[in-house]
Amino acid sequence: MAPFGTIYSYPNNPRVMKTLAVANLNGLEVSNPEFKMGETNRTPEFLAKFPFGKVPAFEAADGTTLVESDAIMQFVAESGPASAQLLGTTPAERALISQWVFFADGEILAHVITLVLPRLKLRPYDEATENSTLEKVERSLAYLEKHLAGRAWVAGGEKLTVADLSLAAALSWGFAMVLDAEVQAKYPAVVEWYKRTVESEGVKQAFGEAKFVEKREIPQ
Ligand SMILES: N[C@@H](CCC(=O)N[C@@H](CS)C(=O)NCC(=O)O)C(=O)O
Repeated sequence: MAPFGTIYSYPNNPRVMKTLAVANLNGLEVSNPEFKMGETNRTPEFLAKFPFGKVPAFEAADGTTLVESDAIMQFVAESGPASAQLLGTTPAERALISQWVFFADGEILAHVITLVLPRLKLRPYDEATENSTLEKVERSLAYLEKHLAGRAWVAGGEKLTVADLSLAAALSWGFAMVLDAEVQAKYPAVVEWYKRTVESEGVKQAFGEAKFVEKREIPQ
C-alpha cells in the first residue's frame, strides 16, 4: 500500500490518535516518523512546510499540507471508503458530528490539558485552577452522560464516527492522569462508551491500551 501521508508529532499525542484511527478505518497508511518536540518542529525544513511550528502537522502524498488536528482528521476521513460512516451524509448528520468534534476540543480537551500540564511538569500546579477546571470538565461529562442514554455512539447512528474519536482522544489523557475512579463512578455511561470506542477494531491499534487512573495525584 502506498502511504497516504505523514503526520508529524511527538509520540502518544491524543490529537494524532484520532487521525491514525480514521486512517485505519479507511485502510490508509499514515506514517508517524520519529519526532523531537522543540527540535524537529524548529528546523527550517519543517517551518518551510508548516510555518506555525505546531503539531500535529500533516503532509499528504499529493503534497497537501495541513495543521489543526481536526482538519487533518477530516481530510483523512474524507479520503477513504469509511467517509460516510465517519462524517455522516446529510447536512444534519454532518453538522451534528461537527458539533461534537468542536465540543471535544473546546469543552473537554482544553480543560484536560490544563489539568495535565502540571502533572507533566510543564506548568506550575495551582489548586484554584485545578478545582475550577475540574468543575468545567465535570459539567461536560454530565452533559455527555445524559446524551449517551440509549445511544451506543455519540452521533446516534449504528457505527462510530469522528465525533466518538475526537471525544475519546480528548478524554484519553484525562482518564489516564486526572479523572480518577471517584470521577469515573459518576459517569458510567461515558466510561462504558469510552471503552467501547477505544476497544473498537482500528481504534485500539491507534489509541493503545486504555489507561484509567485510580486516584489522581496532586503535583508537588
Ligand atoms: N488546535 C491545534 C493545537 C495544536 C497545539 O497546540 N500543539 C502543541 C502541542 S500539543 C504545539 O505544537 N506546541 C508547540 C508550540 O506552541 O510551539 C490542534 O488541534 O492541532
